[in-house]
Amino acid sequence: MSHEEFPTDDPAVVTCGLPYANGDLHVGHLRTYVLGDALSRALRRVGQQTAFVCGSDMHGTPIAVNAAEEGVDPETFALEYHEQYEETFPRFNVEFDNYGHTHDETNTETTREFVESWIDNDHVFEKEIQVAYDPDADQWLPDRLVEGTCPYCGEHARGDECDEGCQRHLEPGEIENPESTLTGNPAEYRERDHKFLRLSDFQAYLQGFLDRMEGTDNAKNQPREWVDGDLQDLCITRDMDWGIDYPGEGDGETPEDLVLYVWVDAPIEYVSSTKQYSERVDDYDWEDVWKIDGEKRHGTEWDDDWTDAGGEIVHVIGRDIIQHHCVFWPAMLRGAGYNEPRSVLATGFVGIDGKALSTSRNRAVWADEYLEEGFHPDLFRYYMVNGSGLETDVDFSWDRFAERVNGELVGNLGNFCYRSLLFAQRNYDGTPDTEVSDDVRERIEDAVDEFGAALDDYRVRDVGAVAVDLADFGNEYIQRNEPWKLVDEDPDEAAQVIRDCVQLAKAIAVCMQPVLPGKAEELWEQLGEDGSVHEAGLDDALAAPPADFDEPTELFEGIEDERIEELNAKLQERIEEATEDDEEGSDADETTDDEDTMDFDPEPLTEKRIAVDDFEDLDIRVGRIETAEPVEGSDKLARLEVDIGVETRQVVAGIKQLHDLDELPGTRVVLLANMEKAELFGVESNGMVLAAGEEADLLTTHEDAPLGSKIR
Ligand code: B3M
Ligand code: ZN
Repeated sequence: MSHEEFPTDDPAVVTCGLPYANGDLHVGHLRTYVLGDALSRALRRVGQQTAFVCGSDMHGTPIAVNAAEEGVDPETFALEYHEQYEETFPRFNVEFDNYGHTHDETNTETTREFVESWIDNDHVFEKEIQVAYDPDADQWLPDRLVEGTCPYCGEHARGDECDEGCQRHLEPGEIENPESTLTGNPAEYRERDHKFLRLSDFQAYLQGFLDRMEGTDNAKNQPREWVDGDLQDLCITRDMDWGIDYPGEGDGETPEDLVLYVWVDAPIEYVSSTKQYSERVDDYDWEDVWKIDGEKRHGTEWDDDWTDAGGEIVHVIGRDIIQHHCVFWPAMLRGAGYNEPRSVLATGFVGIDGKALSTSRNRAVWADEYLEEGFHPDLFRYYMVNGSGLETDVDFSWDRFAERVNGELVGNLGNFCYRSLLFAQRNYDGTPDTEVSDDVRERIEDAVDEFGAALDDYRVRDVGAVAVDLADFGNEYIQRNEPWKLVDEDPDEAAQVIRDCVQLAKAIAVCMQPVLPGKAEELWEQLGEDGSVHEAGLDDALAAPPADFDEPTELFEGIEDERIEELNAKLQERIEEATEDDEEGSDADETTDDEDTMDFDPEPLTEKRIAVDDFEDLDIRVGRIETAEPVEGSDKLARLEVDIGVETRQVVAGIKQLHDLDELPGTRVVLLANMEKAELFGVESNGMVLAAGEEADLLTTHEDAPLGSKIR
């Protein structure tokens, strides 16, 4: 664990939240895995030794229930999905170094060791608690087998989590008005002895941990209230058959047939999966990552020297499991003498048409469905990584998918590489025999710096944008220099321009590899490179490309409007069916539903207050867009003329991909009129239109305040 920049001398491990082996994968699941994969590739790119590991989560009540419904044992049931996931991930170029599962021997063993270690360190105790019981079914109702009211927020809650309300983890016995999901009858609470991990032992530690932890703001801020308040102990056992047996002795009181709570063995799979990887390779030792270097650790207490205590542990998860990763998991690790996560990146959800994905209601775009449409996996990866920031919820839409593919990949990146390499090949058989110009060299150096800086802040989207921005620069460069004219007029200069462009294409291949690994390899081959782009490092962005290469082909294919219409129609039909089902209130299979809520997770409020005078300094006016057109050479920018009553302002706004420009004239907007002037792509911007969120939702007025009205 350290807070040095990447690469550090210690090995890293990147993990993704384990998918429950409980149903087909859809685009919502894939977001986390694509991000994790892109992040680990980017880490390797800067020279950070990295293992990317994951596994299937095989335990828990939904799997046991679904298996029983299908009349198979839970292991057979879960293994089938496990195998399916193992095959599906690589088809999206998500390549784990190890993909295990929570029920395998390694994880069973590692989990036992963890629990025994907590017992030895006196962090486990026994307590009599109230556990829900279904008298008709004559069985205990752990986790998802019980529903009721959340005691914290009053919303309907299921089992161990308040997934429709405050998102808290719920302990056994906490749900009010419990009902059995097996029979629908009211459940009884009966007394039962269970084992607990004493989280309160770790309170001070966890507070310090959260100060050190890196990652997304939601992961850093949300757990504060939990670790600053009374830390509830974690019940680690369940009355079930399916799971890993509780390894400690029953003491006569505690039943012997308890299994461990699914959230005990699930994160431990991160360690187990790393172990399995390190058993297969010579140059990676899982202990260097997960175990605390004995010399740096003083007894059971940490000293102040936090650096070099272990490797860099980076977790990529959905934002609904922040509490598990930022509170329970670090305590579990610490209680067993393990290293702590360096960072937790919690992603927003993926919705469809403004609603949550729902697997049981078929309101989803399935992983297989995407691939069967014949789209290259990298297109999806690009859309997921570069379509929005990590923390933002995204609404999956084929229109937006096509817009990004056609605009940024086909029109910009693909276009630049193709025209450059084609020109180079036809006129020089490959790379012109001269050096890269200083300007272009510097531009590439800047790109490499930005790659590293974005990676250090876990801005994976910005890492992905580096290549596209380079292509943007390249297109502008080639357009401005017109080598097709120079070939006759000034052949040396023409060779120089094309030499620069080939170098830019090579730098693009190097920088796009984390997000677009398949396409980067194609480009690498087109450049006539021998090895694989996956073996290249960032330094290769400036290494000379081969002197000869063959005629290139276009990297990306545009998506036609009709195609999108078809896909939309299919999806729309699906959503309508789903909505009808919703209206009929069909919730018969709710226990098997792993749907996520699509609550937007806003940024935390800024604590710093400003004076009224400061606000008055802002001259904000009501305006109306008169014209809107793309800024040439830029992917994102639009030039707007906005009538603000007193005059008409020209402003440049980064909304090109987010709005249909033809539809904007006539839209009333809110404009900051005394913003400093700026020049973007040679166009002066005199003011700023205000917009909300990642999708640049334009602010407007509720009624019809005259143009030029001041906002106060
Ligand atoms: N299997 C899936 C989820 O709650 C759960 C993740 C475990 S990560 C250790 O998103
Ligand atoms: Zn709640």
